[in-house]
Amino acid sequence: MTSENNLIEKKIVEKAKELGASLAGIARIEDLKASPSYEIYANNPFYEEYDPSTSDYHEFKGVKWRDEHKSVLVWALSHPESEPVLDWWSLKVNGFTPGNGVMRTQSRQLRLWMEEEFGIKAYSLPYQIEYGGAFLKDSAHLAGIGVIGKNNLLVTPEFGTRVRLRGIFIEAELEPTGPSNFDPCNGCDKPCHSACPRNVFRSGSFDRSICKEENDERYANEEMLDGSIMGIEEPSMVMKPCRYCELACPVAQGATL
Ligand code: B12
Repeated sequence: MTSENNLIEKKIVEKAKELGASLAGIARIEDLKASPSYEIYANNPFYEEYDPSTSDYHEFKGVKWRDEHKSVLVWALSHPESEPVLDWWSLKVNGFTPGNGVMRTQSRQLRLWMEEEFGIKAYSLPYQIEYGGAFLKDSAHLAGIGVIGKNNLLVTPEFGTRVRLRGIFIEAELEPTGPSNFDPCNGCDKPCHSACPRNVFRSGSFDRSICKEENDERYANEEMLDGSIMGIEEPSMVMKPCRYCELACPVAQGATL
């Protein structure tokens, strides 16, 4: 389905923003399948659960998604430095982080609204690729929300790299709202690289295994925090993920929620 004057696309993006998204856009799954992440992921998956020989969701040379899913709605929630708790992990929090909890609710609301409003079926994507999730940075680039920067993260004109992403697969061929031609890293002296406590970018590009060591150490150093901090009833163990490369990005410093 391609709508006249992209009316459906506009309404979907507006609805996402009305429900609290800081930014939103639409990409074609066909284009996502041509993205670098899709190409390489099966050869070097991040999570141990990934088993290309048995999983329903995946095939050996790439990630397999259901054929009826034609488009992806991807949206961003601003995570300013002044709101660090949005990013803290606890097994007792809905969606594991307070920020992701908000995005999970938005996802459900959007999916139900799309079916009611247009009769279009949609699927709320899980976070992990292994459970059928999508490559959200690539999706966001293709949807025009930002570009993948030298820090290996999505950089947006409005919030820099300080956003979190979520997506929904849609059973309709919608017009993409991107890609973005924003070019913030050209000429930048890459403070994101020098900010890394582990020198993850020593080869010139991101090294996932070194980044994982930092985040594993942070898991090992979880702290018991009062429930009120995390927006839940009881105290829980909390992990504070690393944000050095993200917070060092000079784009849109000072942007608020
Ligand atoms: C697994 C994972 C991790 C792992 C492994 C990271 C990795 N990159 O492999 C670990 C735990 C180490 C990690 C760390 C972090 N993560 Co993480 N992570 C994920 C997850 C679940 C999957 C990512 C993945 O495996 N991608 C596939 C691999 C193959 O690709 P990649 O290494 O990311 O890089 C590809 C793209 O950059 C692409 N690419 C490069 N150039 C271009 C150009 C174009 C045009 C296109 C289309 C694509 C493209 O090609 C690269 C592959 O060659 C996503 C959520 C999701 N479902 O997408 C979050 C996600 C990417 N992480 C996120 C964040 C914020 C972080 C951290 C800052 C920690 C934190 N505070 O949460 C660090 C930053 C590390 C860094 N600089 O990249 C955010 C990114 C937000 C943003 N602004 O981009 C995401 C989207 C989750 C979210 N809640 O929103 N993460």
